[in-house]
Amino acid sequence: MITFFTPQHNLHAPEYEFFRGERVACFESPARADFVRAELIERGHEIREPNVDSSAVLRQVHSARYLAFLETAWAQWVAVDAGNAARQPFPSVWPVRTLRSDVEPQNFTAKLGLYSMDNGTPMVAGTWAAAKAGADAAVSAAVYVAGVAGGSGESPIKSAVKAAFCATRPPGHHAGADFMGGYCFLNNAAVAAQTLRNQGFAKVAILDVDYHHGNGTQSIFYDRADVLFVSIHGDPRTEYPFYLGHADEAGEGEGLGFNLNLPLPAGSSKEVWFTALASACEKVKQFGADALVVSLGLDTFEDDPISTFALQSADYLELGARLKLLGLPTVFILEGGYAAKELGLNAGNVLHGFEE
Ligand code: SP5
Ligand code: ZN
Repeated sequence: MITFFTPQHNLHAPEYEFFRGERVACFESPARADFVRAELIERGHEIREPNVDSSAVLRQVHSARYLAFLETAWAQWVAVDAGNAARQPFPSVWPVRTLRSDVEPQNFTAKLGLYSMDNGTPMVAGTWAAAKAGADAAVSAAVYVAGVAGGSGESPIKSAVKAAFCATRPPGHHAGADFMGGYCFLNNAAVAAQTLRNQGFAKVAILDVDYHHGNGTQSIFYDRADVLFVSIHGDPRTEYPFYLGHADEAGEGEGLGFNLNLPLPAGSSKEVWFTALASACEKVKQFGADALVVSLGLDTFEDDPISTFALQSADYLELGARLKLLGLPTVFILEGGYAAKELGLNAGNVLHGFEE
C-alpha cells in the first residue's frame, strides 16, 4: 500500500509530559513513526512524501484564530522570556463553564489554556512544522485515493479497493476545530475526510478504532450528515478523554443519526472488541459511504502502556480484513499506539489483512 510519511515528524519531539505530578518521557515519541516506516519498507510498501499543501483544507476544519495561534505559539512563548526557548509550555488555566472563550486574551498562558483541552499535550519549537507536514500527508493520501478511485487506467481487478496509509505523528483525533489535546494539534482524519468530500465523494465515513474516543473528530462533524463518525473506545466514564464519547451522543441538527459511539469497559476482551467492530462496520454500510477514513490508533494492543484492551498482533490482520470487506476507497491515518517497538508490526498487519 502507498504510505505517506514525512521526516518532518521528528521536529515534534518534546522531552517530557506529566504523570501523577512527575515528569515522565513522552509516550508519543518520534520512534513510533520511525518503527512504522522501517517495518513498512521491510514489507515492500512504497513510501512517499506529502505532495499537497493542506492550508486550504485546514481552514475548513479548524478555526482561523486557532490556526493563527498554533502557527505562532512557539514564537509567542519565546517572546515572553528568551529562556523559554529551552522550556516546554503547559497550560494552567482554562475557560470552563461560566468563563468566556470568545475573547482571546493577550497573556500567552491564558491563550494556551483557551486552545487546549488538557495539560498533557506538550509543544516544542518544531511542533507546528511537524503537525502541518502531517496534515499535508493526510491531504496527499486522500487526493491520491480519490485520483486512483476516479480511474487512471489501472486494471479494475488490481485497483478494486483503493487505499493509502498515513504514518502521521503527532496524532490528530483529539484536536477539535479550535483546540489541541491528547498529543494532537491538527485533526488529520478530519482533514482527510474533508478532502475526500472536496474531491467529490458525497458520503464519507470515519471509523475511529483508537483506544481513546476521537472527541475532536466527533465534534468537528457533529452537526453534519455528509460525514459519519463511528468510534470504538474505552468507556469515557473511566478512560481519557472522559468528557465525550458516551453511547447517547448521536449527532445534532442535520447530523442527528450520523454519530455512533461504541464505548467498551476498560479491560474488554478482543472478542468484545471485534463484536463492536461488526456493529461499527454495519453502521458504515447502512450509511452508504462512498469513502472511508480509518483513525488507526493501535493503542488497543495488549501491551500498550497507557491502555487496557487486549488485541494481539495477529488480530490486526483480522481488523484489516474486516475493513477491506467494506469495499471502499480508504485512507488510514495513524493515531495513538504507544508500544513503539510493536507499532510497525501491528500497523503492517492491518495493511496486510486489508490487501490480502
Ligand atoms: C492519540 C492518543 O492516543 N492520545 C491519548 C492521550 C492520552 N493522554 C492521557 C494519558 C494518561 C496516561 N495514563 C497512564 C495510565 C497508566 N497506567
Ligand atoms: Zn489513543
